Amino acid sequence: MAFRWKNDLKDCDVTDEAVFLNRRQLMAGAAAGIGLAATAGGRVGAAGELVPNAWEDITQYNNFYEFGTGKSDPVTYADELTTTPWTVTIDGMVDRPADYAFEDIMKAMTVEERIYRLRCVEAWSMVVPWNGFELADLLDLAGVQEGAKYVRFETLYRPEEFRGQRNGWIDWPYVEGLRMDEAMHPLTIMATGIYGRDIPNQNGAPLRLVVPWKYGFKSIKSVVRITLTDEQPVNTWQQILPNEYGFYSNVNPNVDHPRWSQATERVIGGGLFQPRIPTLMFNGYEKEVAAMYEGMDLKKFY
Ligand SMILES: Nc1nc2c(c(=O)[nH]1)N[C@H]1C(S)=C(S)[C@@H](COP(=O)(O)O)O[C@H]1N2
Ligand SMILES: [Mo]
Repeated sequence: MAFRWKNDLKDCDVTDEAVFLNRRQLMAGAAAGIGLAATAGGRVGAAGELVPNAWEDITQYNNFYEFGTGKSDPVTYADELTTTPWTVTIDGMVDRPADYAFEDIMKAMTVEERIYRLRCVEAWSMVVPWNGFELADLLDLAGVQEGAKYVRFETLYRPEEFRGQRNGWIDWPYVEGLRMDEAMHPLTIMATGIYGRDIPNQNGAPLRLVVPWKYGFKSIKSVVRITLTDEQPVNTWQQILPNEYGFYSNVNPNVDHPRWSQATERVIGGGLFQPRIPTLMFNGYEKEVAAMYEGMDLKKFY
């Protein structure tokens, strides 16, 4: 399995949490009394680099309704999920539809580290050092056909292990979708690790989508099916509350949720007196992704 460093965000090719934390302390020290500052778009170190959250923040404060709706339900019940064997069905408008074994996918993909901001629609955020591969590379493996316009994703449905799936208010399995250009964008990854370790169950083992410029709920966990289609998929949150959650769900400080402002966010791990920070357009990835939405009314296509 190759490991290649590529990132638009400033950082070095560290793969281990200890190195990250050590580096964070060094940066804090270098700032001589200033320490880590929280500015728009996450916590930044003295050199202006994005500082990932601690392993504990990332793996103990989660949204994964398959395990329950509480933030600590996913870590509490994570062990009830088995992730071996794991296959991902890639079907629909592809040249090579098949059940792809997770190990075979990993052999074919190049895993890299990507330090991304994660902004939940509930107005909290963190910074996560993911390991993963570009979704585009996986789709190339299956061979996307000409007429495909969207990608539809499904999470595992296994109520024996996912206790949250034993109640009926969500029409399981969890579904998400992307437009083809969004799916093929180099920032869009399938994450298989965090801090160089296998991704924990509560974060969506063994592989989950990460789309950093969209609200967190687009980043569907524990994916078992990827379908190429010419129809725009109806994603789970759009189905439940269509007036509140749309298909696009791009992070946008200027388009409020009907029940709360999206202008600012609470930084997880920032401590009790950490002020809220301004939310950035497209979660700070405007330069990379804005062109895909040129001419679109983002208030209408929320
Ligand atoms: N299958 C599935 N995927 C999901 C969710 C979920 O409940 N089920 N929650 C989403 C939400 S709301 C967020 S904010 C992110 C949280 O990812 P994290 O727990 O790894 O930080 O996962 C997203 N992916
Ligand atoms: Mo979320």
